[in-house]
Amino acid sequence: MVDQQIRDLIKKEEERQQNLVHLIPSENFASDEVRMALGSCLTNKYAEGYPGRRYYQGNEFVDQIENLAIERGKKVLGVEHLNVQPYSGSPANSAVQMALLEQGDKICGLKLSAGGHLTHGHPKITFSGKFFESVQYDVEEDGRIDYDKLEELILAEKPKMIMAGTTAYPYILDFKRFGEIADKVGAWLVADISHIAGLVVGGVHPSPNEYVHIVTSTTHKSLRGPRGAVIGVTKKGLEKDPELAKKIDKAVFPGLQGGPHENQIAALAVAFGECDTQEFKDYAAQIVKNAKALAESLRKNGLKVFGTENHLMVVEVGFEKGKDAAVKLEENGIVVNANTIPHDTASPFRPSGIRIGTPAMTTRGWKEKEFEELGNKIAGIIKSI
Ligand code: DSN
Repeated sequence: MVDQQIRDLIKKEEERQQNLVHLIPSENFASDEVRMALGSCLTNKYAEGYPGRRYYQGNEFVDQIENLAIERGKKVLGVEHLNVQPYSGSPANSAVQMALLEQGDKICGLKLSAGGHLTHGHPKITFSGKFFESVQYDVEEDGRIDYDKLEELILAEKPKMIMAGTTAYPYILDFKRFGEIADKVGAWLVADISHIAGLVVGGVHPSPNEYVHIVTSTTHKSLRGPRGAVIGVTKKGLEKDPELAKKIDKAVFPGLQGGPHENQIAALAVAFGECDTQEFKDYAAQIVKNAKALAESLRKNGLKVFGTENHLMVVEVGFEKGKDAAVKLEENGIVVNANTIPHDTASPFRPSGIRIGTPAMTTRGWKEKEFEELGNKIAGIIKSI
């Protein structure tokens, strides 16, 4: 049966993706090879368990695929152990927390409004904020983390786990300093590199591996793979607890998840292969160059821009005008998302900024010149609201 209704809507979405300028920093365009694996017969198969230890028959080829994803991923991410089964970033972080924390333990992460993530202890309404006692750190007026203040907070609160990771932070993260601070109180340190994974793999953002125990990441942002996530265990993590890899695996399955999505895991194996090339390193470097060119162009046009040292920036557009700016930009073929600015007093539903990233259009081949011109266009539209 041909489902014309869905086909038509997919076609329209394909045209939307092709025709607009995409600047949401967490989105990207996966390769045809990645998408082929995602749409393959692997979606038909159950494979609860891990390679060589499945609860279902018929996993001869699935095991080989998952082992390839693990080996390729360990190589490009530089970790000792890798679980490739998390369905996405939120389940990955929840699995880490479930593996290492008891209900009521203290967790510390960056505030959502400062560029953190829901799963980093956002209070009251999330798993990490409901089941654990949450302490949150903030950024300064300039949008940067003050590591001395963070150290004071950690020494006073002594959390059992610290989440070092962001979704709207336009600066390099000082993982060395995070590590020194976490070690002072014996806390687990988790680097959530979801946004910057492609930059880390490409060598244009420092790797956290030497300083943290665990690395989590989604696989569909700057890494340019399928939607999904991984959990890596570092040498430092295994030194702290030789059982850490086993604990993580048990928390993913059977702790939180059932059957892994092997089509997603095959696509991830493809993406890790694509990352292990000079072409990908060049791509990662170009993402950062493009972000700098865009930020510079917006500044020349008089806008206040936070950043950038990575793939994204936050732009102040006026009190409560973030949503209006995002809508107006979309009407002009430019897709961004409304975002809070540091210490925003506006409501999160009507924040005062927008978040802009360069990974997707860099995949499309854009260079500094295109981003400079785009900056002029964006600034003109923002000024008109
Ligand atoms: N929703 C993702 C982002 O846009 O940054 C984070 O999970």
